[in-house]
Amino acid sequence: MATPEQKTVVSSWNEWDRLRHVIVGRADGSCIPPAEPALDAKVPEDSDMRGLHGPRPADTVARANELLDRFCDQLHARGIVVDRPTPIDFNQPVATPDWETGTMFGCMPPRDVLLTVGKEILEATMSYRCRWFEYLCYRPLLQRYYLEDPGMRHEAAPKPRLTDADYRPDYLSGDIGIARRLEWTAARHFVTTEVEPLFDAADVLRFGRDLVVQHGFTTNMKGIDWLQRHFPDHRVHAVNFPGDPYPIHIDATFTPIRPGLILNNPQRRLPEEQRRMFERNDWEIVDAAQPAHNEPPPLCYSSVWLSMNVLVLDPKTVCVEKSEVYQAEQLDRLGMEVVEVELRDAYAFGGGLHCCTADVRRDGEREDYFPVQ
Ligand code: DAV
Repeated sequence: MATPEQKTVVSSWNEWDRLRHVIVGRADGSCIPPAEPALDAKVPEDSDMRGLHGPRPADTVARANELLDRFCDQLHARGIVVDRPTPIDFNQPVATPDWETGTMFGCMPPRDVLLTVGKEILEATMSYRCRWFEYLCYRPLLQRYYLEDPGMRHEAAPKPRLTDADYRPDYLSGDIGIARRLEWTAARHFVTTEVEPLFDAADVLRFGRDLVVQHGFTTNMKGIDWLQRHFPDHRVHAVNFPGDPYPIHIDATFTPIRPGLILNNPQRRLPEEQRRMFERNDWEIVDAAQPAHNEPPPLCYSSVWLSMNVLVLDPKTVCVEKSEVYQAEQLDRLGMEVVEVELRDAYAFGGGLHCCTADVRRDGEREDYFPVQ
């Protein structure tokens, strides 16, 4: 006989209310994908990954999974329900009528794919071909939530075609140089064009009735417009962070900690005119502490700023990567209880503590944190 279990409730309106239920990714079968237009623009020019592709080394997968499993145990010990995705065989060619590519990517960062807004979980369009099918890893969970919670909305944004017309050809050369990249990103000349709506879920931050979305390599203005039309009761704000030569995902750049407090990457500051909404409503935007490392770990797409990719458990408690001592000190000074989590050896699989999680349920309702617009 089945044991009576608590049925899933989907509900999460922001990044900080008390976390009750979360998805944590897995490293199984992760691949370094072959070249494709979106990826070429993103892999840092001095990266040890340029030219490599195929399954990641088995010992690094085992190590990443060990750390992810331990993180799950830490969350579980705090009474948080933890679910895991079902990896598919990422090391196989995939195709649509418009393109084909040699492998998929993995399912370590659910944050990139799933956007939870209230009772809805929305599958993002994604903007890399190698990540087009990644939602399949989360379908077993989403189907279960849909059965268990009669109020849950399971939505998927229109799958993009991702033809070459979606990418600017001038980004295809590998050696653009950082100076030119900074000019281009300041001018909002990103790798993705405006042919069709594109967004990754990790470009979106949830602040109650406001959604703050980074316009960059992985999310275009049509994607942001689509989100506004899809969530008509929300106010959707496009933001930029000049200073980032590879603007991918907002969660190593702008990190809300609790109502009224945001950490901002000091190399990627929010422009003056975009700060006003926060300032008018008494939100403080503070420079994040320096990362503890000078370089990302081997075979990693992300920058050292995963230091600020923290997971807030409630407005007084935050998970910080164990080696990121400066970030931990800063959050402690700001009045947070810091929970240390070892994750650095999993960074290469798709990011830090915020990336490797996706909200299912947090306490609280949809509030208006920005009454003065
Ligand atoms: O700074 O490399 C990483 C974001 C991953 N979701 C960065 C951004």
